[in-house]
Amino acid sequence: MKTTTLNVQGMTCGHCKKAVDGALTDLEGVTDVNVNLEAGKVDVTYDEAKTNLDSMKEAIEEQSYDVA
Ligand code: 9UX
Repeated sequence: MKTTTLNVQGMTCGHCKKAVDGALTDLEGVTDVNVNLEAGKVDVTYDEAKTNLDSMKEAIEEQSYDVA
């Protein structure tokens, strides 16, 4: 299990937070998500055998937010 912090741009309200949180939580292998709206940062804990950074970026971008 690994925890990483993603910089996500464009999240400004609670719905954004939920959208990003949900998209990541839905990925197989993601076990914990913590969105910090103010900082634009998202902590994700995941199983490296089941998912990876690219999949997480894709999931966030599908919700129309940018990952730095
Ligand atoms: Mo809130 Mo986020 O009205 O793209 S859902 S700003």
